[in-house]
Amino acid sequence: MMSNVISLDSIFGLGELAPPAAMPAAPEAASGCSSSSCGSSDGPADMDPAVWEKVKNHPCYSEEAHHYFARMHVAVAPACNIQCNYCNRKYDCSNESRPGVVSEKLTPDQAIKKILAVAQEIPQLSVIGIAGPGDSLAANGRNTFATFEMLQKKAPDLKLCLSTNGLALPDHVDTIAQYNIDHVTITINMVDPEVGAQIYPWIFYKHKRWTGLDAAKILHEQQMLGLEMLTSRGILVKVNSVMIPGVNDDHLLEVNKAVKSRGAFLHNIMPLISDPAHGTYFGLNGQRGPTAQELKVVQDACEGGAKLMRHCRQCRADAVGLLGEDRGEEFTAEKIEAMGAIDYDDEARRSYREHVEAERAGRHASKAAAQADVRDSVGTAVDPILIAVATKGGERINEHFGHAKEFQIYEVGPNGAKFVGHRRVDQYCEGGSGDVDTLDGVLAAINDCTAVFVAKIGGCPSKSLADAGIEPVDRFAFDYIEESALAYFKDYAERLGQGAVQSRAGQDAVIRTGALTARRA
Ligand code: CLF
Ligand code: SF4
Repeated sequence: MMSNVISLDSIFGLGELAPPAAMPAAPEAASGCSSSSCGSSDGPADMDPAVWEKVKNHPCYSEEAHHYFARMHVAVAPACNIQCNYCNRKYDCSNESRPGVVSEKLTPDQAIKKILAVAQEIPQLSVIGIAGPGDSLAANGRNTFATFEMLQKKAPDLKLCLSTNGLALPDHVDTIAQYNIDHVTITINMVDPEVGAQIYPWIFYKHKRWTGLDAAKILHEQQMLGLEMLTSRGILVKVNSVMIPGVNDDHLLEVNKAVKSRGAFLHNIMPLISDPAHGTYFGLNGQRGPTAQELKVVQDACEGGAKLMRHCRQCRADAVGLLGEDRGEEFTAEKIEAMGAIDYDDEARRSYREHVEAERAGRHASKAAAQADVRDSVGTAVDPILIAVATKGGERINEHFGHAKEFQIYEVGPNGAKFVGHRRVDQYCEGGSGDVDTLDGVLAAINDCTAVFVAKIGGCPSKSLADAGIEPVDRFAFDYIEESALAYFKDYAERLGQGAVQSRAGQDAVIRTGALTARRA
């Protein structure tokens, strides 16, 4: 058991943290902020405190929370009631997980034992989700609800979350409310059945298989009805949309408006992953996924509508850990089976949450102060830039360049710094030496970025980055990401004015589609 001195230091490998009271206070002028995380410890200014209470520790529903809190999926729902053209049924549901991976399927009893084991090991754990490997509500949602019913009694501090294609949703809204499942994701790729017919070859509904436009029309109606029923009960709904270039990319703005008008809390636009090796219809027929820039253009166009989620990692149906990591291999069915009885103990999670709460309260003030400084000194004439960040969590720059398995992407400009995405990469440095081919992949993944922030970096990769026009920056090692990005932007604007650096506008980057299966080094 951990004591009350548990801190982010031990979890994210940091040195001494300044207590929140020592954080700089926001100046009086620092009102208004474009950052999604601005606000008091009661939450962002534009959010109802009751809603903030529901999302503040949920790594998917709050971008800020995803730096601190972990989710766990239990793969108890193998059946599915529709076919998506981006899915191969041999693998997991691609609506909330990457195709090409297979999860260990569990019974509800096995799932509970696994959850209790993981909760003892990972104090950041705050949410248990059911996201397949099929649809959580197919087969009457039997395993899904059996798992949540037991979990509610055994570990009441863990939030419950489920993901569905929406076909069977209206039949289960009462049960969802009954089990206090506060967070539901519906994958909605279209609001026009003509578009839907290009994505869904068939559905199974009311004991019958439907195809073509009829199938897409039924699915659309069920999705809209389910969404309305959930939001009218105060259940927070996130809508996932898979962006399929040439099929629904131009249509997603309409989807965004339709789900916003029905009360969706978040809209998560995810890139299609269509590797032919996964054997999906789209993959085998040459349908490509979007580039990073194409995805960002659609996401930016939807700003101002339903609030966007940009930090989704397209997890596995048995993912465990912070969103950028997967510790599933530490908790295989075999390892869990070998454990004896596991007691419920929430002490470590409780003290971790208290620490994070205090840390975040101070953070809001220091971000606002840094932003006011940029606004006052730079003005609004300089275009925003992208910065890639190597991080292990805690909103800090605390990962070595060579150990990073992903880079978080921040857009920083006169209006503030905000998280806009992530790029998965292969780890450049394994066993103490770097791999040149891997470095090329990293450069391709972040080549639209002006700088990369790291805790440490060697001479060779530094030179390659600089040659590619990306500045390696280690002077902010272990500092907070957003404040560092704003300080860098202030300096960049000055150098830009002097002609010492050039803008990287117009560069594009590759979205890597491989599966992330191992824990970060
Ligand atoms: Fe899981 Fe989904 Fe709940 Fe999160 S994931 S059921 S809402 S707890 Fe999160 Fe993973 Fe993206 Fe899903 S990063 S795939 S959005
Ligand atoms: Fe596959 Fe999920 Fe679509 Fe079912 S809902 S076909 S499991 S992607």
